Amino acid sequence: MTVRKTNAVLRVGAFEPTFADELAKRYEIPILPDGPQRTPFLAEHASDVRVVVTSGHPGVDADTIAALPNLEAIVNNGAGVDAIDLDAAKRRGIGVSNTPDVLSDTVADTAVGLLLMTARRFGAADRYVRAGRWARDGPFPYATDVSGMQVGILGLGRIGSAIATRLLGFDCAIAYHNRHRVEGSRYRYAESPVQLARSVDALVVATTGEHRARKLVDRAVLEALGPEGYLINVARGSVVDQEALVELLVGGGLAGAGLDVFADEPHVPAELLNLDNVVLFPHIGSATGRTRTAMALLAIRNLDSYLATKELVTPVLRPRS
Ligand code: 8YV
Repeated sequence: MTVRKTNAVLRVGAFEPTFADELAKRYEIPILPDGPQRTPFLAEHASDVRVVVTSGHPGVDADTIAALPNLEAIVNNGAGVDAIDLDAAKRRGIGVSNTPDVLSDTVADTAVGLLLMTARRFGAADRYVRAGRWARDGPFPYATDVSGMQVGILGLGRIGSAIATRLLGFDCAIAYHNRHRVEGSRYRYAESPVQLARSVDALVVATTGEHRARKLVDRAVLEALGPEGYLINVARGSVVDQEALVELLVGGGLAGAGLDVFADEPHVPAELLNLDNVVLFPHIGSATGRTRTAMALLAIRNLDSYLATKELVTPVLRPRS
């Protein structure tokens, strides 16, 4: 494989290892420096840059877009593009691509794993054995069945649908809320997040992290879920009012939570670390070798395609031609 050296592409932000490796096999590109080196770097290179490649946090904000006068496209390694200022990109006619579909099954597996671990208390049971409590204190307390549970899915998109399909195998009754009712869906539609939460045993958050989804799961939704209810989040921490969530979990206002995402990653509220009814993952929704490779290769296909044809393969925003 020949490595193409170009200043027309700029890497912005931290990359997960698979993407960094796959990209380095094909491209030698500059990295946007942080701190005091950024200004001199931009003075020298900004006008060369046509495409930015990024991978979620910390993303591409309006200032970065403004600093690159000839930017035409932003290629994101990841499905969620919430760390990219889409309004700023749209105003300039800059295209944005993501990596949909290839991660849906793996993220759905993570959601089901979190639901099982939380309701059946598998993590707590494992800790119980390791701490020698089985022999000392006797049998582990009963947990809650996932089989036959009423599950609400907030955001019945590609990932939400994959979660629902898996849960049908557990004989779960599935309901959902979306901005728009999904035509022809076999699942019960709830008119609002509160109505959905009120009618289910577990609420699984699978929305995008766009600005309009911010704190969609607010205190009222969490209270509607109630002391017998479980919250699972594989979307973005910003979608849930984390302060209210912590308060309700600490005070017994929710039965438990399984969280792969947090409001200020990698920081997790200290109160959650001591709760046995909470399962905490370090944002590993899509983190399998196969899926991370598929994501990286799809992001690179977008980059290759844009440089060759000015078309993105999986655009979220189409570039103005
Ligand atoms: C990754 C994700 O953690 O696709 C997303 O939106 O949140 C995750 O799959 C992220 O893209 C890092 O590469």
